[in-house]
Amino acid sequence: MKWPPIHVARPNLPPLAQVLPFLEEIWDSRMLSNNGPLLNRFESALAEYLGVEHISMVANGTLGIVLALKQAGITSGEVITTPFSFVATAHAIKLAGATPVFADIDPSTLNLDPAQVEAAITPQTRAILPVHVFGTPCDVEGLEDVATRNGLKIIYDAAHSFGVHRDGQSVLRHGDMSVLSFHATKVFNTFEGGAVVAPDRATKLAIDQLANFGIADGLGVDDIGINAKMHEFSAAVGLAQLCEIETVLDARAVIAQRYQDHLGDIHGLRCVSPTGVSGHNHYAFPILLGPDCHVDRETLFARLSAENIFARRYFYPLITNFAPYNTLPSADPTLLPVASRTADEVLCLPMFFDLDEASQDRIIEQVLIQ
Ligand code: T4K
Repeated sequence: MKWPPIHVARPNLPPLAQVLPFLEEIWDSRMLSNNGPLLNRFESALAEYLGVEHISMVANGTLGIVLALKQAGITSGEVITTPFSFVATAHAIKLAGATPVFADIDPSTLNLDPAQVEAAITPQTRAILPVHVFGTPCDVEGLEDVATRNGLKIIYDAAHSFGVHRDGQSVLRHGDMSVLSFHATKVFNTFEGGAVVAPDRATKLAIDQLANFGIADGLGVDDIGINAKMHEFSAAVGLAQLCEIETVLDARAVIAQRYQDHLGDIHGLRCVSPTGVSGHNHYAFPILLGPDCHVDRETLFARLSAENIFARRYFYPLITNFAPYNTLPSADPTLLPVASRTADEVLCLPMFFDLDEASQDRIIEQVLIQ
């Protein structure tokens, strides 16, 4: 007998009853988009929840990164980034008009290694675009030291970092800007959506303007903007999701701890997600299956698939393997040994807030088979 499928992610949905009052407001006001009342409420509520002052809602994380780069003036030159990410990270750099330069990652965090970033700097380098992969904070001090000494901007791709804290404050408070994704598969979703966290009000307003075709004061157009507006339906979902988020985060922590308890002591297998750490969101549960492990990544991936369990090899292939990037000098795999090894060993196990114990046991059982 085939069990029902278990996917790597399953979107959180707030109870319909919690969304309906917001939808009624939309139906009453007929404001569907363009800086509507729910969007404004969602922005204020989210800024407070996340512990940041200035935030701009956008249609998705990819456009958010493009706008942040554009606002920071990074529309040419080189931007140093990680090959171990979703392809949107590099695409956003290209769409903004700059060229990605890839640097290797740190084996412990799987995030950009500041020393490798420094080694990749050239006279054309304008910025660093690190990713807090799987919600684990980057070495922000190390990266910011490199940026300061070399006069570079830092825009963080914080697509995975909803609610993540470091040293008692939001990780989103680092760098020149940070960009969140609220895609369906994320810890917090608005179906599609994202946000740019800005250091001051002027930057926030500039992002809002760029997200609305560059229109200033409802009349003039100062810059070439785009349509990256979040509509009222997404804001309604976001407001309702916010009522549930603590439950969701707590449930994810329990699931992560349970994986850790069962898989944490297996020879050659490393659980990457920190457990028992306050301020982490348990975005995913990545494991690394090293050469000494009883099972290799491809065998386990196939074994799980045969059982209707759809784990994911995030992030394999590396971005540097994809056609738009694989001819860049920095895409040479010999320059990226840690990222290359990680991409071959990584498997993200299903992780979502209502993953029940019986389903989790089925997954763990497959991993343990010798
Ligand atoms: N930077 C980073 C580091 C990112 O990871 C991402 C997005 C971005 C930037 C860009 O942010 P956005 O522009 O997306 O806001 C998914 C997502 O589409 C993407 O948002 C995400 N990263 C990436 C890591 O994963 P896929 O192609 O792997 O997703 P998909 O459709 O295969 O979904 C995964 C599983 O989730 C499926 O097996 C089924 C389940 N699922 C998915 C959806 C969409 C559901 O059960 N319901 C759903 O509605 O890219």
